[in-house]
Amino acid sequence: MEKTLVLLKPSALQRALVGEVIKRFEQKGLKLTGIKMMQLNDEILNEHYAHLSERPFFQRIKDAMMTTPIIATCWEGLDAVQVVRTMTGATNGRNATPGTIRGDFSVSVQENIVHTSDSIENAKEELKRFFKKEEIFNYNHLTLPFLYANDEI
Ligand code: IDP
Ligand code: MG
Repeated sequence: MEKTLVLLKPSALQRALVGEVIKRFEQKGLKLTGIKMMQLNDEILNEHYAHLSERPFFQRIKDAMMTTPIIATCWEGLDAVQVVRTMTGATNGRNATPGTIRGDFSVSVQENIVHTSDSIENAKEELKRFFKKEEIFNYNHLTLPFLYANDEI
């Protein structure tokens, strides 16, 4: 099944939203297959935000991501990338639909609580960037028959 990366940003830690965000993905039916706290540095952020390196706010978002540790998580499920992205909401919390994480908890474009992979290809790259192979776990989800129909999986 598909896997995707969710980073709980410093805004999630400072706002005491770590449990809330993890709860949402758990309750949706996604399987938590990796989780760790990390202090990010310039090197990993240059890679992670390479697509924004020419933007005027590049240094500022990197600095914001280093103000506290972050929590990196890996979630697995059918169409996990798209499911998580939908639950994330628009980049700017002020425009994000209520019911999404950013729509419910953010009023900012920068301080928007989570990073979530935006495509299957990027999810693969990003998971490699944040997790060693042995930090992603494979185990049976006992509720599987109640999460999906036989012909879906
Ligand atoms: P995403 O997080 O919704 O995928 P991206 O365009 O990949 O959005 O941008 C990565 C992060 O950079 C955003 O989550 C946000 O924290 C920050 N960011 C994006 N656009 C802006 C902006 O215009 N001003 C300030 N920060 C921004
Ligand atoms: Mg992005």
